[in-house]
Amino acid sequence: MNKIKEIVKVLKKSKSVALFTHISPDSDALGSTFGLSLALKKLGKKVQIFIKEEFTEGQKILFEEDEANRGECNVNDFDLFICLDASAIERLGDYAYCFNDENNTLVLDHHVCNNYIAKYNYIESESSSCCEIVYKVITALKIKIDSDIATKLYAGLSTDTSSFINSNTNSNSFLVASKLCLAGAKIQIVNQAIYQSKSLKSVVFKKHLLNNFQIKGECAYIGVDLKTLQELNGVKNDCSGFSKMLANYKEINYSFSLIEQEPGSFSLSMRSKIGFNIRIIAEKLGGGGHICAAGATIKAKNIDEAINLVLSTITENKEEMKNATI
Ligand SMILES: [Mn+2]
Repeated sequence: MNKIKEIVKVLKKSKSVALFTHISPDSDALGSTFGLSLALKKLGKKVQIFIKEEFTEGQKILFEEDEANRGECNVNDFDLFICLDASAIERLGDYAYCFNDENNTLVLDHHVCNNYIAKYNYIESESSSCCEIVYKVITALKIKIDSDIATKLYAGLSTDTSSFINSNTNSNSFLVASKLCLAGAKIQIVNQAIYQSKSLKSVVFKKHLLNNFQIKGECAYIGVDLKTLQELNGVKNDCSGFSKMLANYKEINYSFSLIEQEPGSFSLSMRSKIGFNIRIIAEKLGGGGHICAAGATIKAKNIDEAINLVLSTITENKEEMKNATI
């Protein structure tokens, strides 16, 4: 791994920068990407963000969607390619081709499972969000953090700590949050955009989730097939949010949601309380993430087969999962 000094050098040397983040971007992915973009522009760099997916209603309040390019990235137009909050090359989706050996590439991330895909890598797994790392980088570059940058970085910090309750929350999360507030972060706008911007239309899907979730011992779970998802206008984020909510009940130690995104392809989102390392389960299923929040993409014939695959992986690895140190 590189030192922050080396990262600063690489950033200072660059003239035109392409920024990328993981597929299905959450507000930490967007916050770190947009925050760094604003900061680099202050240094006079040419910056372009590449994101293919549409932002959620809440994200559209905080991040300028029209500034993100959805098209191809012409690699000859840039001298530095930065990837934020993504732990593996597959997480870059259609833009993975930009991260080859020939290009000048840099990764800023906080996933412990990051597999160092770039020429320069700065990974800080003790950071609760990628936005904290970007804060550190911007500070090291001696760029003044204005209200706009502060708001974007705060959005990521708030998202990845679930408003300072996840097990990854630590003194640095509060310290950076405080510095961002002092720099003018609009925390009420962030809170409304992230936690209070759901449309009432989503209630139909939520009712379905509430009526159909299952409990097996200390585990709660929900599976949604493609047909149901389309009929109820459901979205993936509501399902992963539901998995998070299930882990809030005192009888439940870990939870998961499975959602069929394409025929035979299921998106798994897992959550747990402290003391239960569900990243181990996600990794066994080809995914990754954090100790208490992880995910994977699973191939199965139908939703029942996908659910059984997750449940049996949990059963087979229960001891290892419970030996989590945090
Ligand atoms: Mn993150």
